[in-house]
Amino acid sequence: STAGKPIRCKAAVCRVAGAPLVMEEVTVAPPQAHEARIRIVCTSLCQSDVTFWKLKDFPGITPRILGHEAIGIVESVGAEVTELTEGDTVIPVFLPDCGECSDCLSKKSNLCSKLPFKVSPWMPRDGTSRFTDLDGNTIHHFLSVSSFSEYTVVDIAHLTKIDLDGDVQMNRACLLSCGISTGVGAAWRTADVEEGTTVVIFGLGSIGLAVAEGARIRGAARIIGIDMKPEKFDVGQLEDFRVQMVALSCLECIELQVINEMTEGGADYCFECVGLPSLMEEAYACCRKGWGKTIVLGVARPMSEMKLECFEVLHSGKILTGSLFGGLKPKSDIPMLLKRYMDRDLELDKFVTHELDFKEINTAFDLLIEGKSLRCVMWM
Ligand code: CXF
Ligand code: ZN
Repeated sequence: STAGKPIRCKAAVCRVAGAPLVMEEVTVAPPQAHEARIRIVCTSLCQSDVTFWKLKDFPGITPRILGHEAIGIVESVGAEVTELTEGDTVIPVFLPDCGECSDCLSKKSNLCSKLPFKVSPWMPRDGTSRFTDLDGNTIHHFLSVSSFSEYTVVDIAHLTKIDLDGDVQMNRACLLSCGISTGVGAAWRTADVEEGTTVVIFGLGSIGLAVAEGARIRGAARIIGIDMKPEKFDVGQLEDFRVQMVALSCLECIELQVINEMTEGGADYCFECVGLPSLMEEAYACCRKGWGKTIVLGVARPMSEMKLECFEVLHSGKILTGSLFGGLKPKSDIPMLLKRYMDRDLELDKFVTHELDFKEINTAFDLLIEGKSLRCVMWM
């Protein structure tokens, strides 16, 4: 057995911000207390990997192992781990769920206060790294997951055990690790979309389409999708998601009036799924006075700000909120979403546009950056 010993394996290391990842041999230390070492089976690429890969300044840092949407098998566990054992199938999540703090115990929040979420290059509990390169130099972590490696070490607060009873396919369950859960959760939990309502989604990547999927299941009457590249969809693809497309030639071109007319006075729910402050402002402007709710999902550049007119906030009665991981609690909600998928209620298949070998990870980056993929699942 490899338990208790360092493991040498392949990882795609980000050596230089924005440059192709380098496939190299790394050493993965054994898990410490409250940690598990995981053999990654599948990992997919999320836009946040690309966003942080490009960052030259903090929270950008190199060398680092990116990747946070994945599924794997527990290889070994550290001290004081009772909830997981070798061989368990687990889904890592960037958002912790300690299950003990007052926030984890409250049904109103998914923001753990025992291990508060932050974009840190270290393990969340002791602030050190489990990765070294062959010269013995430290390699940093990413979002407490670092799945672009055959093996990784993850804190148990960031791991959800799943049951593989009903023949769950790894290349589907993997999607519940970040993007699809985030979108569906935002529609179900954060917004609580009701039957017969109108939803406007800004940005039709995987997150936007997952919001649409959540809204469809809830019985939304109209789902309007706004994107600058309508050509990225096949005929029928948007129909599957029940999305009615509004194409934009530029991001500043949203005609408030058009949305206002289409929705007869504003949408019940607006979702910003891009990460642009100006688009967040537009989304807020497009939701209905009195009860409209705008949910921000997009990851904007660090320190960027949005503008709201105070008078408008006071008079409009609208709600503006952000949502991390769709407001879901990883440990209880991922199994719930998986069951909905197994019951053929929730769609996951149509999000997987590409499957590649892990070795071809840089191609996965190209596909996502060029807007050619939704989810590209890589097999280790
Ligand atoms: C994001 C959410 C905001 C911080 C970075 C990660 N989630 C997943 O992609
Ligand atoms: Zn993500």
